[in-house]
Amino acid sequence: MNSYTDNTAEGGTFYYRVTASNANGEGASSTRVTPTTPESPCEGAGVTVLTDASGDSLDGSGQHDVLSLHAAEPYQADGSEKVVFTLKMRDMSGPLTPSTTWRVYFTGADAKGYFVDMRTDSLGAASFRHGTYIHNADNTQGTATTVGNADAGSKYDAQTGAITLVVSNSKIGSPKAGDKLSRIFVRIPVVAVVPDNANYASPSAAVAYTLVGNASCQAKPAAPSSLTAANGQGKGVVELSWVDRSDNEESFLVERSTSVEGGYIQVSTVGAGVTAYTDRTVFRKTTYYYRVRAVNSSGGKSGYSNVASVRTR
Ligand SMILES: [Ca+2]
Ligand SMILES: [Ca+2]
Repeated sequence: MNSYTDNTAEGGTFYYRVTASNANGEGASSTRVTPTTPESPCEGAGVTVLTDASGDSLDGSGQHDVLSLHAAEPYQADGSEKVVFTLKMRDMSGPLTPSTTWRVYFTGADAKGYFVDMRTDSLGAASFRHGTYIHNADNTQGTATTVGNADAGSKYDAQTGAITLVVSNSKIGSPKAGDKLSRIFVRIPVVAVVPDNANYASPSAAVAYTLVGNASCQAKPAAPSSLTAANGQGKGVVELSWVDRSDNEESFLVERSTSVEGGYIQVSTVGAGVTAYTDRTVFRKTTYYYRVRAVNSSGGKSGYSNVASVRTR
């Protein structure tokens, strides 16, 4: 063996090393490796939209030094559509600087300008807002109009330097899966300290984020269990039953084969919450193997149930 897939890693930083052992003990360790975790729009900070140099804020403040911007669409159980922007700053420790705006600007799928921000008042108290923005054609500062509050969950973390900005899609022109937010950029204007652009990540048509949509971020269903197969009433009838262990399935897929190892084909689809199926398409005096899996509305499939077999009469 010279490979292994670790399915238990769920985000965070992991270190791996490999040793060989036999009856006489364990060999020397391999060099330690750190895997690169693929970015997911459904989890954590999401995907990186832009990065910016460290140590380049005009006033030297870590609170005004953008490092990166991420976009994510963590699954919303109520079916609402939200985009979460995570703005990583170099250092958010200490009291927030007053009269400061940490603002993400972008063009929506409807070609209109929007923003979402964290801002502090003259006493340094934070609030989170969204609004519209008219871009100047020459990329100089345009006109921002505040519309209302950003969504619950918007916050900043002094420990990690992350500013989380949550905004419902309905507040940014209702973009759908596959739509693109473009010309994304960040500005941190600080009134009275630096008139504008304490840090500035340039607007660019190339900086964009394509939405995946809420449904495609939902978890895969849990696999059904305890599948049984038995002869039903009469001949050429197999009765299946299983235990529904998922709360987000759209349907169950029933598969059948005449070999336990493979060759399974889907023989039926039954609805959410259904835990039985009668197969009337079998030959007599034949051994069949069945397995069932759950599938959600975005096509995410569970693992398979156990395999159950029956010899027809
Ligand atoms: Ca920076
Ligand atoms: Ca269920």
